[in-house]
Amino acid sequence: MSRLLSYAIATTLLCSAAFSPALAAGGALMGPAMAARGNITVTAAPKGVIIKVEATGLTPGWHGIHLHEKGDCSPDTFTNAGAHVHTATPAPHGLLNPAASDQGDLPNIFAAADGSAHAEIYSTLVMLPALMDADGSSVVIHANPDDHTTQPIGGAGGRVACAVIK
Ligand SMILES: [Cu+2]
Repeated sequence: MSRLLSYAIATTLLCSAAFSPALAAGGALMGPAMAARGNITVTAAPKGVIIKVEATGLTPGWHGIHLHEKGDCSPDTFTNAGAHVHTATPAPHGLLNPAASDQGDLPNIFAAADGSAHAEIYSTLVMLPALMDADGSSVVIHANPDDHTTQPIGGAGGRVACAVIK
């Protein structure tokens, strides 16, 4: 019994020694007039990032969501967030576009009838340190769904919510 117990303790110690907390970043999601719209958390994964979306106040239905190149959600039309995160210019957009090289591309999210959307999105197109470069980056939610093909943003329309990744 005591041997089993000490084995269990040793195993626990080994596991806790091997575990290192995931590096994460993110921030408050803001909507028009900088109203609180939830929260975004971007967690570093070994081969990409996991983006946790906890959004409120959206129009029910599908919405495009992208990683944008600057960590600036001003003004409240979020134009200072810039274009999508990319390493090549031009960066053809669209997860369904064979020519795409747009690291900011993500699958759509769906807002329920109460305007809330909860999702975890995994992307292997970008790593967290690249998002946290000198000018940062942001997560922007659009008014309409992204068709993953049309240039430059899949027909996703205006910017309705934004969170700085920091
Ligand atoms: Cu966008």
